[in-house]
Amino acid sequence: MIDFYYWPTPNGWKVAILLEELGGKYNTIPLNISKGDQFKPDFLAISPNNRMPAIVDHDVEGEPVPVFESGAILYYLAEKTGRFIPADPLGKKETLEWLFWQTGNQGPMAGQLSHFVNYAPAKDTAEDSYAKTRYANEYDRCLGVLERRLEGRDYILGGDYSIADMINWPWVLIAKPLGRDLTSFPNVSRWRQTIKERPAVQRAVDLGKEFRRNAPPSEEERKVLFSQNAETVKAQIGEKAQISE
Ligand SMILES: N[C@@H](CCC(=O)N[C@@H](CS)C(=O)NCC(=O)O)C(=O)O
Repeated sequence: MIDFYYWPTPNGWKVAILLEELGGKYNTIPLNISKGDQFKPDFLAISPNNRMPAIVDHDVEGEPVPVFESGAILYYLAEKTGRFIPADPLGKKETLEWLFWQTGNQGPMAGQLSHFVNYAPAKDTAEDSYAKTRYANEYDRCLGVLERRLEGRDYILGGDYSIADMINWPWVLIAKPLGRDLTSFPNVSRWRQTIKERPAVQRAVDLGKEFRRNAPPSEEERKVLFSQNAETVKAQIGEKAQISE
């Protein structure tokens, strides 16, 4: 069995999609990031960056295997099952390129854009609008890169749906709530729709939807999520941690 540490956000959906595509045999452990579950020592032993998604694979010989970072989790599970990843070395190389691209480019830019659109105090200062514009432009630039990549290809790696699509799709799904428009990205729009129609993807996006909230975070929740710095990480050092069996 796989333990899946999850909260319903685009980063969580990436792994939920693969787990659903693989047959849905996993145990979801809700990790309430607004309440600070990500700082608990047991979770930090699995995910030292205090971020979800993360998994612990118990279907192994010996000790359970923890995996953190969405790209690493997708790669680990795809390699383990031999599914949603090409079998040849060059195909694997291309898969890694698009996994790294997502976690180094589209993901952080979309995440920061989301922060300024959804969570930054509405100050409407020059700095605020500079930041928003910067991340909006970078988000759009990433859409442009995907648009070019999907020209003449059904999916990111070509004819086959793969983990490269699963990792890139969730932040494109929510373009509109991020204030972005996909009209001038026809290849991306077509690809987004094709993947959206997959039953496994729909189940993944619905996973834990009862935890989603539309209300803005409370003061306490803002403190948990948006006051992290070197000191908060230092405070976690030395706390006792164990991977739960
Ligand atoms: N690069 C990471 C990003 C994961 C991430 O940012 N997760 C957010 C939720 S979307 C999180 O756990 N945040 C908790 C926090 O900010 O303390 C990945 O792709 O797995």
